[in-house]
Amino acid sequence: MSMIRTFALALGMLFPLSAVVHAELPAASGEVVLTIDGAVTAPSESGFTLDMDGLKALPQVTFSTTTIWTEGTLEFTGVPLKTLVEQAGGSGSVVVAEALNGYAVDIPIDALEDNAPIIAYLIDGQPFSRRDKGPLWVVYPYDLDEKYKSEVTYAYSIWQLQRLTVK
Ligand SMILES: Nc1nc2c(c(=O)[nH]1)N[C@H]1C(S)=C(S)[C@@H](COP(=O)(O)O)O[C@H]1N2
Ligand SMILES: [Mo]
Repeated sequence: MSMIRTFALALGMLFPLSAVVHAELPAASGEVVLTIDGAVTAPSESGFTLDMDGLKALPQVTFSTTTIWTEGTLEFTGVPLKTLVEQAGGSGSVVVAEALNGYAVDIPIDALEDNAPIIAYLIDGQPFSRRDKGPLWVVYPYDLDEKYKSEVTYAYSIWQLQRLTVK
């Protein structure tokens, strides 16, 4: 074994990079609600799964808005899709978002903003059921800007989300 290799190994033991960088992506131990795969690197290249606790451990964003599918103003809390792609070490041009019913849509990575969309897991502070478009819903702060009131944004607003594939 070369000196350089020995040194690299020793360094790897001193600074277990994966443990540091991916600490925010805990493996699912409860019911899996979201699978992330495709061109991702963290915590493994084969993708990973998240349960609700895993999602809640990630940075969260909350906003209030109406939607064309619901009544009144609701408060949505979730993890920004952009954050999730970054945490997963995703590299590519699109995220294919897939729902429980098979509906799928390509969301361009370029179009992801820091705070929109979010993968909402709480509405008015409560988890919501499949019947109510849960447990995960990709939502935008539609009331914040006219640009979110577009057919394209509506098409990205996939409810009953179950899988994200970076391509
Ligand atoms: N899970 C899921 N989300 C979905 C869809 C769907 O079929 N299933 N349709 C999408 C599309 S193409 C649009 S334009 C909006 C609006 O759907 P609606 O016409 O049923 O209100 O929801 C989006 N989110
Ligand atoms: Mo649509």
